[in-house]
Order: sequence, then C-alpha cells, then structure tokens
Amino acid sequence: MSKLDFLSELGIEDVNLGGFSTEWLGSGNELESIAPADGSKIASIQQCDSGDYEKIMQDASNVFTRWRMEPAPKRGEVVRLLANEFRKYKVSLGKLISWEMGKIQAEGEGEVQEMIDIADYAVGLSRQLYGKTMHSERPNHRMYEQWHPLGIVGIVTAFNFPGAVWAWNAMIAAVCGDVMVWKPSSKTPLTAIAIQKIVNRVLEPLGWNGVMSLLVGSSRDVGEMLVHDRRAPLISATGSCNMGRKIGGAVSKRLGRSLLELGGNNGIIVMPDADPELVLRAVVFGAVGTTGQRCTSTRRLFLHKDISKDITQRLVDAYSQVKIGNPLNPDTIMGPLVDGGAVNDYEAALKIIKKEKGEILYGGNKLDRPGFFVEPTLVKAHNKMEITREETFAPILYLFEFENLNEAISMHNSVDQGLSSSIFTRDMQSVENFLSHAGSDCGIANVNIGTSGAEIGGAFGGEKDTGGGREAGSDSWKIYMRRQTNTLNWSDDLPLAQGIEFG
Ligand code: UN1
Repeated sequence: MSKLDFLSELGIEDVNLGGFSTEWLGSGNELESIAPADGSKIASIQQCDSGDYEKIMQDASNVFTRWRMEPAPKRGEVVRLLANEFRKYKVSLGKLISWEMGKIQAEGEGEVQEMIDIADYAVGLSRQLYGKTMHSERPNHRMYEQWHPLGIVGIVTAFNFPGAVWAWNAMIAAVCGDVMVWKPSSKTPLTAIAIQKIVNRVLEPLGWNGVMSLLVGSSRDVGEMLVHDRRAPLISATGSCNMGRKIGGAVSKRLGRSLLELGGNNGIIVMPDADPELVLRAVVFGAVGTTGQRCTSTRRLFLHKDISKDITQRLVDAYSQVKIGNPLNPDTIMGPLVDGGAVNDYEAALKIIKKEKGEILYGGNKLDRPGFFVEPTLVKAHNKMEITREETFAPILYLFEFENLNEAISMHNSVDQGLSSSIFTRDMQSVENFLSHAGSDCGIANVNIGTSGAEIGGAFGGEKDTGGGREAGSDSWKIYMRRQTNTLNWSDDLPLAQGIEFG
C-alpha cells in the first residue's frame, strides 16, 4: 500500500483528540479510524463525552456574542483566509479523504476543491446578504427586512463526503454570523480532525477559536445531545432517510429548524436519440464513482426500448474494464466500500435482487481480498422489484426498459426519494417535458449530464423523503439566518395599518 506521508503533513498522530472548541478535548471512549482499502488502523481518536460537549457548547455560545457583531464582509475575509489554507492542503487532505473513506484520490482532491469553491462563493456572499425594502401603506413610514445570525448551527455529516458537506454548511453559516458545532461521521473522524487543524491555523491567531468546533463522538451520546439542545436553533444533517426522520422529529419537537439532506434513488432516462458515448460516461461515473456511495449516485437507468440492448451491452463492456483497487493508486477507478457493514448491505441487497427475479448482468460479488471490495453490479430490473425502491449505498445499478417518455417519467417518480435526476436526449420536447411541472419531481434535474457531481453554485437538495433541505449556492444561505421585518415611523402621528381608527 502507499506511503502515508500525508498524515504527518496534516498533523495526524497515532492518538488524536476528537474535540475542539477553544482547545483540544477528548475524555470519552476511544474510536479507531480504519482504512477501507486494507482494514488497517490509521489512528485512534479520543472521543468527546458529555463534559466535553458542554464545554464546546458554552464556548460556542460565548464566541457567538462577538462573532455576530463582526461585519459580514469581515467574516468573509476570515473565510477567504480559510479558502487559501484549504488550497495548500488540496493534495494531502484529498489523500486522507481517499484513504479513510475509500473514494479514489481524484475524487478526494475533487472534494477538497468543492470545499475551496464554497469558501470562495461564501466570501462574495458576505457582501450580498440582501434583505428587501417594501412600501409602507402608512405615510412617512419605512418598511424593510434584514437578516440576523441564528446562533449555533449543529452540523451532522456522513462518511461519504467527509469534508465538502461540512464546508457547504460551515462556510455559508460563517459569513452569516453563526458559529458551528460539527459532529462528523464516526467512520471518518480523522478527516474531520485534519480539517479542524487547518481551520485552527486561521482562526486561532485571529482570536476566533470557537467559531468552528469539532465534536467527534457517537450519535447515541453527543449526537443526541446536540439534536435535542435548544442552544442550537438549526441542525443541518446529511444521511439516510431513517436518520433524517429521527433527527427531524427530535428537532421539530423543540420547534427548532432542521436542514435535511437525505437519501436519493437517482435515475437517468435515456431517449432513443441520446449520444451513447455521453450516456456511457455519465452512467459509469454516476453509478461506479465513489463506489456508488454518493447520495447523488445513479441507481436506476431507464432505457428506451430501441436503444436498450445497445446501451446495456456497452455498459457490460465498460463495467468489465473498471479497475478496482487501492484508491490512492492513480489507475484505480473504483475503491472499496467504506466498511464491512456496507459490504453486508450490498450482499443483502443482492440476495433480495435474486429473490425478486432481477437478472444480474454483471458483477454481484464481494471480492476475496483484504479490505471492503465488491464488484460494480448491473441488474436487469422490473417494476415489481421492491429493492429498486430503496437506496442501497453500493455500486448497484438497476436497468429498466420503457416505451415512451411519460411511462419513463412515471416510473422515475414512483419512488419515495427525490434528490437528483437526468435525461439524455437532443430532442427539445423531451427536455421540456422532463423539466416541466409534470416532469422530474427531484430537487435536481439535469439534461445530458449525470445525476452526481453538482456544482456548488446551485441549491443542493431534494424533495419527498430526501428531506426538502437546500444547501450550498443560490439563496440557501437564508436558512442559516433569521429574518426580521422592521417598520419605522418617522411621522408625528401614529396611523394604524388597515386604516383602523382606535379610541
Ligand atoms: C453527497 O453525496 O452527500 O453532487 C453530496 C455531488 C457532490 C455532492 C454529493 N457535489 O455528487
């Protein structure tokens, strides 16, 4: 396996503390970070316990009273320095992401680029947190709205994007004047620690420790505390639909705000006039990339009957050439799954696929070698297969055949999830149908582009069981702030709205 020089570059020790507010903390149980490529231990982490949690929340509350009064463009300047620092670590952090999570290095570096992009975006945004002005119905009155910081934002992230999803939230929330407490996945704690160390290099000299804090610990302990804590008015959580139901339920019970980015079951519709080369490249990246562990991974492919045979054959050929192996090896196309549990889920799904009479066209096996490797898998599916309605976080792609676009759209929309979708065609009517009110029901709908790999400039998220949240670009920043409507009277009288005469 490759040399792990990047660990020392990122300041990763054999034993690391997993909490940071104004100082490093970790009085809880030990957690091991495991490399999915060979099952070896990378390092140990001393997790946070309830005492550490309390310190982190108190420090965050304290620093918020100062951070919220810092002018937004000044906060943007701090984020600009963070972006510069991320740039310096693009390769080493990309490698760590790859080694700890299993995605190939090109994708690991791509993830760091996504962190840089959102930070750059947030710098500009720090001068654009616009409110509206309205015309009052009363003479010599002025009405406008302004946006204030919310407070502590709890950020709960998944293993599959162990850096970028935190950055989507943290960079935007920072310019909005919030402070963040980050609970990363217990499968990728080292990436979080490395990022916190990079962040500290910028925040500490400026006296802004506590603006971005880290809380490595189990969901059952410190995760639960965060979700139920009224001091965190917003919880932004990424993960499965089941996890989202629990977190969303707990947060709404205390009338808090949640931003949920949950499971997808993303489909691509291929029309007969589609360019087969583009289709192939998009499908392989979407279904095999990140070993099928993106929330935007392509899971269902709808092929028009006229081209179904041809595309299927091309896919089987392409799948047989996918190089599986060490994610740090530049020739590798597909790394391992994240852990043994993920391999079990893959195998369990395959059992159901066979029981439901899906036809395995390629793959379907776990690889007999150290680490958590499986074959990318193609399944000829039919509408009655319940398993195709579920998100299995693995490289399994279901192929369906259709006769006309309406049928394809209704098959596509028939699942509970609503994250990402796309169509391949050059035909204007097909495009417009797919994008119309009667078309894709997803938060993301693309044309001649796959389902994964969105840019940060757009709002990212999905409908239905995907949770309805929007992160990253466009006006997603609004969820990190509270809106205030202000009416100012500069007359010498006190006219009432709606023309009411009182007394
Ligand atoms: C995720 O899988 O949770 O659009 C996020 C994409 C990436 C982000 C995925 N930019 O695939």
